[in-house]
Formats: sequence, structure tokens, C-alpha cells
Amino acid sequence: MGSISTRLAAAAAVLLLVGALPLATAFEPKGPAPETGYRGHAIDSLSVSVADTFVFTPQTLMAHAPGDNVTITVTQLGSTTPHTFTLSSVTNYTFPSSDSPSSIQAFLAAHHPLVNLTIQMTTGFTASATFVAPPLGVYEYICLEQGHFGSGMLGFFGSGVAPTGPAGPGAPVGVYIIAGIVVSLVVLALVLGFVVGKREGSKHEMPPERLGYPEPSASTSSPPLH
Ligand SMILES: [Cu+2]
Repeated sequence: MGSISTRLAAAAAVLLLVGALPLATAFEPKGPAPETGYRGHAIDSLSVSVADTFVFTPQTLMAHAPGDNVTITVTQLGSTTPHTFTLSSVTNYTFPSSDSPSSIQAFLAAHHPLVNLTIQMTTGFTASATFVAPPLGVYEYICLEQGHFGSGMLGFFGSGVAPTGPAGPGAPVGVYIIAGIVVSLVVLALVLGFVVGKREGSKHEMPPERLGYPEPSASTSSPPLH
């Protein structure tokens, strides 16, 4: 009984850690704590990288609060694929995945983007933009190169709120949250099973020496007096 409950407790502890870790990372604001700058507004420095695939890394960014001075630097790690980093100015608006390049361009002409950087296809190329964090909400960033947005090259910038990543295989944040909840439920079930098992086990517990354990008090607490 003793060794099984110890194993159960150890398994529960490990699962609890595994379950809590993704939850903690999912809600953790990205980047270091803000410095304070002009007019007392915080300065948020954010970094994004792109490569020869259709993905922004990371796929979520966050300014600590609306009104912050935000600098975004985008770095090219690839060598064959140009990109743009285009941040929409429309609060809580998500481009439909079926949007054609011409309809996206029409939308951006009507709603001037907060940031529109061109990332050349030279390894190590960087481009950066500074802007004031917009009103509270989530803003989508996309790549305007032909076919890139359609292939899932997008992400979400939260102003004062932690954004959820895009759905799909490239965006595990939502999956982490679900996995964290499932693992936490399993841990709860294990702990409940452990408690119930211990209560039932205590009715007919064997003396420790018959299980092969020495009496703990004899070996650890008081040495023999003679
Ligand atoms: Cu692109």
C-alpha cells in the first residue's frame, strides 16, 4: 500500500507540474517588463522573426497597456522568401481566411494599418516600427506577400490583453490550454483516488516490519543509549 500511494503521489505531482506549465506560459505576457519613457508611458520592445516558411514567430504579441510606446523589430532568418509585417488598426477584427489579396488591400486602404514593414529576403535583414499601443483589444498581423496569408501567415497583437494564438497546427497556445485543463482533471482524479484508497487501506493496514520496512523511529530519531 505504502509504495503504491507513494508512486501515485509522485505521478500526481509530476502531472500537476506538466499541467500547470502550459497554463502558466499561455497566460504569461510576452517580453520583459516595460521601461518608462516619454510622458511616463511604458516602452514595450517586441521582436518577431520570419524565415522561408509562412509563419511569424511568435504568433502572439502583447503591449502591456494602451498608450504604451511599442517598438516592433522584425528579423529575416531565411534567404529566399520576402515578407511583410502588416498590423491591422481595426480592434478585434480578424481577416476571413478566404480573403483574396485584392480584398485585403481594399480593406487596408480603407483602414490604414498601424505597421506595414517590408522584410527583404536577405538573412539578417531587420525592419522596425514604433507606434502608440491602440485601444484595448486584439489586432491581427498578416503577411501581404502573395499566398502567404492564405497559407496561415498571421498572428495577433494584444493591446493590454493577452491574445489567443491563431487556430491550426502552427498555433499551439489553445491546444496547451485544453491540454492543461485535461491534465489537471486527471490529477484531480488521481488525488481523489489516492485519498479514497488510503481511507479503505487504513482499515486493514499491515505492521511495517511485515512489509519489509524498518520502524522509522528506531533507525532515525533516537540512537541506542548503551
Ligand atoms: Cu510572408
